[in-house]
This record gives sequence, C-alpha cells and structure tokens, in this order.
Amino acid sequence: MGATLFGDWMARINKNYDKLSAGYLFPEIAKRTKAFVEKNPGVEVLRLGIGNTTEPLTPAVINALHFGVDKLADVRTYTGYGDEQGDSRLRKMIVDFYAKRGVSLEVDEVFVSDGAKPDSANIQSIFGTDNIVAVQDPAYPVYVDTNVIGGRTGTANGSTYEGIVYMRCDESNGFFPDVPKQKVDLIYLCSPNNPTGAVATKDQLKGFVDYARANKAVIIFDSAYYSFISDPSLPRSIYEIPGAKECAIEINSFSKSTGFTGVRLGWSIVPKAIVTEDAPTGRVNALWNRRQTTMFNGASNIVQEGGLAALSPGGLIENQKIIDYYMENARIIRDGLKAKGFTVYGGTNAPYLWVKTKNGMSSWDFFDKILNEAHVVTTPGSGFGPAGEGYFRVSAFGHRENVVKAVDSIRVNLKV
Ligand code: PGU
Repeated sequence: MGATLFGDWMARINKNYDKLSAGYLFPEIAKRTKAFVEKNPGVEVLRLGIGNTTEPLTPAVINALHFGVDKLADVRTYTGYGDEQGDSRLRKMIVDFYAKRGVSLEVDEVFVSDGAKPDSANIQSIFGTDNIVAVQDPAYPVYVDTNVIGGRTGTANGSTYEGIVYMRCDESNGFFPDVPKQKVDLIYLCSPNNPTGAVATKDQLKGFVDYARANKAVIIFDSAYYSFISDPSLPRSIYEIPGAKECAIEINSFSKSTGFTGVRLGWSIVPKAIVTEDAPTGRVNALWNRRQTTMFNGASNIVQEGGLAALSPGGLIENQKIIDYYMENARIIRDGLKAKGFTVYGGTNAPYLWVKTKNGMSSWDFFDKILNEAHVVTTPGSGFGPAGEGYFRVSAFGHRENVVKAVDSIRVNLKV
C-alpha cells in the first residue's frame, strides 16, 4: 500500500533550489547585522550595505503620485486593470527618453514592470533550459541564482556552478571582461556595474554586440544605474551601439534614478529585431509579451503617474539633484577610504565603490571586521561571485550624516 491513494506519488519541489549554495546575499547580511545589534545594544550601526535609497521623492513625483491617488477617487477618472505592458503614455515617454540619445524604439518594444529585479529574474524563463549562460564575475546575484532555479546549471562547485561561464572582471581588465572564447547563448552584462562600479565603454559593448550577432546569442543588459553616468562619452543604453537591437534586451529601473526602491517601477526593452537560432524577428518580443500578459497584471496605476513625472523634463532636473547627492556621498567614501590606505575602484559614474580588503583577508572576514570594529555594514565581494573574493562593496546610498559618520568611524576605529 503506497503513501497516497495513487501509490507513492506525492508533490515534489523544484530540486534546483537545493543547488543554491547559500541564502540570497542581502538577507544573509541583514541576519549578521541583526545578530551584531542584538549582541551590542546601543551601538549605532551605519549601513552602507544594500543599495537602498534614503532621500525623499522629488516634488514633481510626489505631486504626480497624489494625482494618481485622486484619480481613483472619482468615477470619471477611476481605472482598474491597465495594460499588462504598461500605461501607453509612459511607454511613449520611455520611447521619447531613448530618442533623446539617438535610439529609436517602438512603443510595443517597451514593457513597464514593477522593477528590474523581477524582470532580470524572469527573463530567463523565455529561453530554453539548454542555453549556456555567461555572467560577469562578480555580478548581481540574481542572474546566476535565477538560472540555477531555471535548471540551466549543474550543482555548485565551491563558489561557482557547473555550466555557467564566469567572465572574470578584475584589475587586469579594468573590471570589464573580454568576450567569451567559447560559444555562449545568454550573456548578462550590467553597466554601470553592480558591484564593481565599472562602466563599459562603447567599444567594450561593441565587442559583445558583435559577438552576440555573430553567434546568435542574446545579451541581457541591466542598466539600472544608467542615471549615475555623468561622463557623456559613456553609453547609458546598449542600444547606443549599432546592431544592439538585433541581440540585446535592456532592463531598467526607476529605483535608483527616482528613489522608487520601495515604490516599485521599471521597464524592459525587448526589440522585435532580436533573432535567435530558432526565433525569427518579432518572436522574442512576442514571447515576453506572452509571459507578461500571463504572469503579470501591470505596474500600479498610481506609481505609473509618478513614472511619467520622473521622466518629464522638470522631473529629470529634480532627480538629478538626488543623484548628485549620492555621488557626493561616493566621493566622500572614496576619499576617506583612500586616505586610510585602501585600494578603491568605482564610485565615479556609479553609486558603488569596490574596495580591496587588507592583508589578504577574505571578503566575509573583512565584512565582520568592519562591522565589529567600525560598526559599518558593507557587502562582501565574494557574495557576487568568485572573482569578488578579497573585495568589499560600499554603497553610496545613505543620508550624508551617516555616510560621514561611517567614513569617520572607519578612519578612527578600523585597525588596519
Ligand atoms: N539590477 C541591479 C544591477 C541591481 O543592483 C538592483 C538592486 C536591481 C536590479 C533591482 O532593481 P529594482 O528595480 O529595485 O528591482 N540591487 C541592490 C538591492 C539588492 C537586491 O536584492 O535587489 C543591491 O544592493 O545590490
């Protein structure tokens, strides 16, 4: 007699989750920080770990959010479900936003979302499980973890997964990789990069676009930090590279540019021109449309009003002040850490600083050391991949007074 009416059959979990070598990075940091706080009551902990915005939304955005709420109070302006792909006014505004950089897109290539994390996690689901995935190493952990869950890897082997191609980013290549020497199918690139703060040049991106077109590979380009690029020669979108529309999906976010980390809004561009081995033009765009219409019911109508304001000329000017504020934090952190003798990368066109630990200490040991001695939370570099070992990431998102306190505390209290 089996365990159920039908024998021994029972529901089974997705075993790919068992392959994940550890918990998701940021909850793990939060857990260690909580343990420290409990052991050290009264000690002020300064948080420069997770890249979480702290400054209030701008007046233009706040007004628009209020307007969005008020529309719901009146039967003449009330709206329920909207288009899964997003409010057509916002999609058009995103098209215009790209047009200002010389990139021409069609409205139905724009998909408004509730953020870049879900899109960068879900995009893999429209591609076959037999695709070979390449990631920058180190990288935002979502790219690897979701491909593990999606079944595109073998088991964990130390800090890497079988079947993933890790494109090492280190001092020797200026934290941007060469194109893979073998054939890969899905390539995740992030610029400005989380965690290294490196920004790809047009030539560097062109190398990947050429590779992808020659090999019918698809680039998944995460530009969640585009607004921190101040150098006009650096590309803010992969579509500034000729041919990119044939091979690249771009994922973007209002989180860091507008302070919407908690509000939630983003967008993805899935060009119709993308071709893969088995998909003619239009098919990849249609697949993402199918995925979204089936599994997503559109971003909040209130929040999309905020998005419209954020991309308006006035909204962009207001938001630039907040970006400048965080970038001044980055400067303060960089100068402070350099004065303490650290080797520091990033933080000029990106809100993250990528810093070498001292005395060859491991990333997690150094994380504990900074937390215990200076009471500053950072992010251990090894959490982003094997090439991150020996580094730690410092986020420039924070109130100025906390950032200054953190830098002072590292200067005074850290024994290095
Ligand atoms: N893409 C990259 C490269 C990111 O670094 C982050 C946030 C996101 C996407 C998420 O964008 P949303 O639009 O807000 O969904 N990275 C932060 C927060 C950690 C997390 O788990 O998202 C970080 O500290 O790395």
